[in-house]
Order: sequence, then C-alpha cells, then structure tokens
Amino acid sequence: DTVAEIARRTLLTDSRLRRVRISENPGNSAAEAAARLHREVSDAEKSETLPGRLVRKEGQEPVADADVNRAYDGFGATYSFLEEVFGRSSLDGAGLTLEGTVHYGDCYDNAFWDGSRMVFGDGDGRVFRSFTCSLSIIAHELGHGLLQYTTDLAYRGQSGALNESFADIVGVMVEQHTRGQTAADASWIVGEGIFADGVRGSGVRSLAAPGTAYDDPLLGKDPQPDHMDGFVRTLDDSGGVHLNSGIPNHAFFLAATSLGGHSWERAGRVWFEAVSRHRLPADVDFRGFARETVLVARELYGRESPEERAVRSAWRGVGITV
Ligand code: ASN
Ligand code: ZN
Repeated sequence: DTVAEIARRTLLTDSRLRRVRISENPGNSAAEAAARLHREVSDAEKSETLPGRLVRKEGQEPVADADVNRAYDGFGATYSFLEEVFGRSSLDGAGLTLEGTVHYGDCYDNAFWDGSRMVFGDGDGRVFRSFTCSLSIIAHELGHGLLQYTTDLAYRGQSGALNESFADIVGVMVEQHTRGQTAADASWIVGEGIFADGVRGSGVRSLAAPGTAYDDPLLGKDPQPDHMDGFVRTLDDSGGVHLNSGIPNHAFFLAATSLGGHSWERAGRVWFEAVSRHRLPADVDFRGFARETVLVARELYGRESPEERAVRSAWRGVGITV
C-alpha cells in the first residue's frame, strides 16, 4: 500500500466505516432486525380475564377488528423506535415478544401495563374512545415495560412520578418518530385522539404545557403542575404519580426543544441512558434523577457541552437546580 492509500483509509469517517461493515454483514440488516420482532394481540371480549383469546400474532394479516390492528401496529412502531434509535431489541433488549390485550372490561376507561403485557379498555364512549386510538398511549404502556427492564423506578411518590414521566416521554417520542416530527413540530400531547366527540381537550397530558391538556365539564381541568412550585402532596394516585409527572415531563420538553432537531436524538438518548446505566436507586427523587441526566449528558457529549447545559437549564426551568 502506498502511503497515500493508508492515509486515505485512516481518514474514512467512523460512520463510513460503519456503513461498510453493515453492508458486508447481513446480521446488522433491517431485515434481520424485523425478523426479531414478535407480537401477539389477544381479545378479552369485554371480560377482565387476561390474556384473553389470541387473535393476531406476528406475520398474520390484519383482522376485521381495528383495535387489534392498531395495537399490533403500535407495538411495531415502538419496536422499530427502540431498534433504530437505541439499537435495542424489544423491551428487554433480548427480543421479548410484545403482548397485548384489547377490549378489556366493559367500557373500561384506561390502559395499563400489568408487568408483562399491555392492556387496553374500549372507553365509555362518552369521554373516552378506545385506548388503542392513540399511538402515544400504546407506547406509554410499553414505556412502563421498558423501564421495568432497565431501572424499575418504584411506583410511588417522586420515583413514581418519574416512572409515569418516562412512560409519557417514550409515548411522545415513538409518536414523533413514527410521524417524522421534529421537537418544534410536535404536539407533545399524550393521548391525542382518545377523547370522544365534544370533549374539550386535546389529550390526557401535555408535556409542552402541563395543566392545559383539557378543560371540560365532565373531566374538569387538567391538574398537572409544570414546576416544583405546584408540586402536589397527596396520598391518592400512589402519591400523585400522574400529577407530578408534569414536572419532569416539562423538563424533558424544555431540553428537547432547546436542543432542536428530533427529541430522541439527544434529549431522548440522555433520558434513555439515564435509566440504562443502572446507577439510580429505585426510589430516586426528582433531584437525583435530574443529576443523573446531567451526568449522562456530560459523559456522552462532554463537560459543559451544549447538551449538558441544555439539560441542566431544563431542570432549572421546572425549579430543580443541580
Ligand atoms: N393509564 C395508566 C398508566 O399507565 C394506568 C395506571 O395508572 N396504572 O399510567
Ligand atoms: Zn403510566
């Protein structure tokens, strides 16, 4: 080899080298990634018995029931997000089958992660439509699953609000990724499309403006705070986990929008790494979590990098100084 050739080879950028390696190695191809995706959707047929009857599994054609297909597609969108953005194979990083149940209960007004599967109610039809109508809701429940396999934040008080917030953040990121939206273009609403006609609201929570997602005679007004000044002390809802999540939710919004581009590229990466490095105690409080995100941003992007500064000032914006 001539000196010129050796020099040219060493100048190949990392990403070019990676591209060469990917094209030579079919083990890294998108087709291989898709081959690791496994989904199973069951139907509880309005009972509260889980898992219900298996109605569509991986590779099968769409069925007549739109709820089944929306859950199936939502699991696929979440899987693609984790694979493409974080290089993670499913919730556990080892290709875990994504299982869900639709038509849970009679007019059931909620969706949840039960520790091993996503469960979706049909809604009562007056306030809520089916909970499969919103990709951010589907991905929220999967976000609880992802957290269980990374740092299983205890579901009470501040760590519980961080658990809820992480699920919301996964919810909106998956929706933004699927729609190809930048942080500036996105609605930042969790649960767009699940309110019945006539309900005054855009969804169940807003990361951009917690406390403003809805204001309706049947539902009341969105009670979420967006700052520590409004922190709610209550014994209900496991210590206000769905209320105080507004505070870390808004911090993520501030970090993602100040950095610009796609939410998952930098802010999302930092939040994901914060729970993936296994340095947080399960009962971590807001300040401890905030400190970890600042530390992760520094480790990923450098001391006093724009990313570290954006994350620190986002937390300051919600009243948390680290
Ligand atoms: N939809 C709620 C959630 O996933 C259900 C619950 O509170 N368990 O947070
Ligand atoms: Zn939740």
